[in-house]
Amino acid sequence: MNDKQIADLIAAEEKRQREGLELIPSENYVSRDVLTAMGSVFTNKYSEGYPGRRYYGGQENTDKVERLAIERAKQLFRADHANVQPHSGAQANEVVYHSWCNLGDTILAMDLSHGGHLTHGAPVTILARDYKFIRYKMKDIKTGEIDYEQLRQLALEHKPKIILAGFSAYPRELDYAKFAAIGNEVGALLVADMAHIAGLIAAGVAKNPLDYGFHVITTTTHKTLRGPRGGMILSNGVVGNPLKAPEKTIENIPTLIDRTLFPGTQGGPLMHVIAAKAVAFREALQPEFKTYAEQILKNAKVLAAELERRGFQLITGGTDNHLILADVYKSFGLDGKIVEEVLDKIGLTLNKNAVADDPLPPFKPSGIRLGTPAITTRGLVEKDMATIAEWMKQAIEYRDDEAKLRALHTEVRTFALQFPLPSDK
Ligand code: DSN
Repeated sequence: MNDKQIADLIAAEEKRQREGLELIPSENYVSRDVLTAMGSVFTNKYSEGYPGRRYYGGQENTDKVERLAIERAKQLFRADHANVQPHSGAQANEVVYHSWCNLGDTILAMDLSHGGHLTHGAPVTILARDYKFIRYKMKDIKTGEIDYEQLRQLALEHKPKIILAGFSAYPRELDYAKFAAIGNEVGALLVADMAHIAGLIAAGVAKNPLDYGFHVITTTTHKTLRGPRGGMILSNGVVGNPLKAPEKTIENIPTLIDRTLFPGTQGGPLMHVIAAKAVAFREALQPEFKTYAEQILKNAKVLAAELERRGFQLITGGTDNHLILADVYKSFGLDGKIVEEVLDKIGLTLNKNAVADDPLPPFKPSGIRLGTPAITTRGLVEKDMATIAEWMKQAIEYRDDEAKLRALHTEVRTFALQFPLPSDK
């Protein structure tokens, strides 16, 4: 590469990723094939529209790529329709809201500090200006069970157009059948934001909301699904011509979504990213991916238990998926920012996170959030989880001792270098 400044930064980032352990639960390491597709000449092409219905010529290859991505996505999630064009999970959510709601309509979603995402109605978002968000919560943070009675009462009272199941920081499985019963009672569109667990669903180790009567799934493609950075919308219903406005019925939701995405909100699709999504979906269809997803869950359970043994108080007392949330303020009297920073110093990357009804502010919240998708891709197994938990405990203990932190960093680096990145292979 001729641009030495950028080349050096790419090399530095690769070194950082290779020498550290990635515990941010929304991150992962993609394969060499995914990287190759992302770095391909498809980035040169404009392809507004959908396969067979484009606004520009020269689409004989892009149409095939997008059709492959769509067919593979539908197969993975057993959906009638897949729109693989969203640039991100946030845009996927926005498209779904716009395709079904009018300005000012109500959306019932999980409270942010109980695990919901910014795009589920955080007051700082433009979405919160456009729609009225009502929030449901956990009934008991010791078990993590959602308060389904509260959810039903809110639904009956506010008659939401959408009921959104999904999360960014919630370690338990949702009861989709209960959501569906409530949604059907009030005639709401049932949407599941499965960004975090899409890979687990694809592998069949987590429940698929579409099997429980949900109409739409939104997701990112780069978390447990291990594809390129991007979004996707899956839905059930009749797939029609996105160039013609269909009647607003639940049956027409695939067409409403396509139409809202383009020409409604997004411009040209990122065809190089769609090619990489197709590659990742093919990888996720292989038997090895199921083994990978099972190992994510095994590692998460052991890591949660090892952290608890060392005094980390876990939100909901454990995990059903790959996500672990610890209240470090209650456990050690430290905020999540301090813990994030001290762990960064030893090469363990995770993120500070609010906990339910957090007494501390968002930039210095009480919690940390971590997970096992990326370290499982590197090849770590159950026996390695105690080592990580011990490093975390020691780093917190030695947080003011730079020499001890440096020694821990060397240990982490030596350990991490035993596990190649998948893009090395
Ligand atoms: N940033 C992603 C996460 O970490 O969960 C979702 O927005």
